[in-house]
Amino acid sequence: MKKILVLGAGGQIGSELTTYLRSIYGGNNVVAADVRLPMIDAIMQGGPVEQCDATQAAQVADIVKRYQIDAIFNLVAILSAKAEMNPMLGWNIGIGALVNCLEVAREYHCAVFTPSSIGAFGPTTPLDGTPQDTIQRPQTIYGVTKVTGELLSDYYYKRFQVDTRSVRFPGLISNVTLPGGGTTDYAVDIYYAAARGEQFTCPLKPGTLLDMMYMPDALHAAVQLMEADPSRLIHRNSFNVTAMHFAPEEIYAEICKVKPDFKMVYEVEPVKQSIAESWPNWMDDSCARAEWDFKPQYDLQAMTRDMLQILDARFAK
Ligand code: AKB
Repeated sequence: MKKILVLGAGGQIGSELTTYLRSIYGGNNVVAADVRLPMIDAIMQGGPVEQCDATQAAQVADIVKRYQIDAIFNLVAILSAKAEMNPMLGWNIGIGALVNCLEVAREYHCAVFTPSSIGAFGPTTPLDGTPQDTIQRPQTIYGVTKVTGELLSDYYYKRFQVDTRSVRFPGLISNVTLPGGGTTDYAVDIYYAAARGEQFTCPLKPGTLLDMMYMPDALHAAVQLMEADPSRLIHRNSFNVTAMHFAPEEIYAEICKVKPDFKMVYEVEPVKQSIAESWPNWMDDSCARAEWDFKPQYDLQAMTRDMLQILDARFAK
C-alpha cells in the first residue's frame, strides 16, 4: 500500500485507523474521507481530507483518480441495533458504499479492505468456538449486509482479481470516537461511565457472552492482513479475529478492581439482547493466526487498565 483512501474516516474505527496508517505510510499518503466534515483535529491536520458520500460512485472514483489511490479501507456502515430501526438505510449505506468501492477498485486496480463482523453469524451458527467456515444465516439487516459483503468481495477477487481482504471484527472497544448504534457498544460506554463516576445501566443480561477486541489490536490486524503475503492466504473474506470474550458482569468486575465504588444495574434492551444472543459466544480465529500471524496483545485486564488510565486523565481536566 502506498496511497490509501479511508472512507468513513470520522467513525469509531476510521478516526483511529487514519492516524495509525499515517504514522506508517506518511500523512500525505493517507486520504481521510467522510460524508460529514469536519472530523477530529488530528485527522483534519494530519493529511489530506475530502468530503465524500461513498454511496455516490463518482465521488469515490474522483478521489481515487486524483490521489492515485492503490488501497481503500471501506469503513462505511450503520451498526447492528441502529440498522434494525431503518433496515433499508442500513442496506443502502452498507451495500452502496461496498459496491462502489469494488467497482472503482476493479477499474483503478486498488486493494479493498471492508470489515465484516461477528454480526455475519446467526442463531444457527455454532456459537461456541465458531469455526472460520460455518453456517451464516444472520437475522439482522446488518448481518445480511456483512454476509453479502463477504460474498461480493470474494466474487470480485475470483472474477476480477481485485485484492479484497477482510476480518470479522468482534465488538471494538476504543476511547477516541464513540461507536453509536451497535449491540456491543455497552462495552465502550461502561468505561466512560466508570471514568465519569456515574452508575452504568447495562442493556444486556448477565451471562451474555460476546467476543471483543481493543482498538490497537484491531488497527494492527487490519494493516497486517493488508500487508500479508497473498500466497499464504487460503481465506480472504473474511477472517474470524478475536482477543477476548466476556459477559457484562465480567467486565464490570474487572473495572471494580480499579474503581471499587463503581455501580452497574441492568435494564435490558430487547433488540440488543436478541441480537447479542444470536452472535457467537467466542470465535475460533486459528485461520487468521495460521495464515497471516494474527496475535492480539490486549486481554480484558490490560485493556481495562489502559482505557481507565486514558479516560480518567481526560475527564480530570
Ligand atoms: C455492532 O455491535 O453492531 C458492532 C459489531 C460487532 O459489528 N460493534
